[in-house]
Amino acid sequence: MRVITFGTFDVFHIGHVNILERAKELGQHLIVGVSSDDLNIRKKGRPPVYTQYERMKIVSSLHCVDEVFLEESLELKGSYILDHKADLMVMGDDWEGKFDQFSDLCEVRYFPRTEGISTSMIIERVALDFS
Ligand code: C2G
Repeated sequence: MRVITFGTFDVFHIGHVNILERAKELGQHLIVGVSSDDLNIRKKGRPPVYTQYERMKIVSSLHCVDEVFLEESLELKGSYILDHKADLMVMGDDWEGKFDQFSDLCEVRYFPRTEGISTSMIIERVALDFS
């Protein structure tokens, strides 16, 4: 079973590790699409704290991750699934229902997010603690 997941993985934290480990448990090969800096600027109006090269290197250094590629557009998800021959796509439940249209290409599953942590919470806390 080949599993694919997508994310920004900026200011890498325990919620990111948890979803990647859970995704890997469902298969033998875990492929991760790391969203590009340009995609973040287009969708969120700001670049991530870490560059796409740093974020890809951090994610690819994990034991549970077998392959990493750059996700340049949300609209290319179907091609990424086919190109990487994914059998299953896993996302956190903040994306619940958003990728159901790909269920004709591969199985789609959503996992509960790790509570109490997010990249924006860390950024806010660090900003407050050091202001
Ligand atoms: N996540 C989680 N628990 C958290 C924070 C994040 O399970 N506390 C999960 C998210 O649900 C997502 C993955 O970790 O599945 C990556 O999260 P983000 O880096 O916030 O990625 P995002 O910007 O949502 O992805 O195609 C999707 C895009 O790549 C955007």
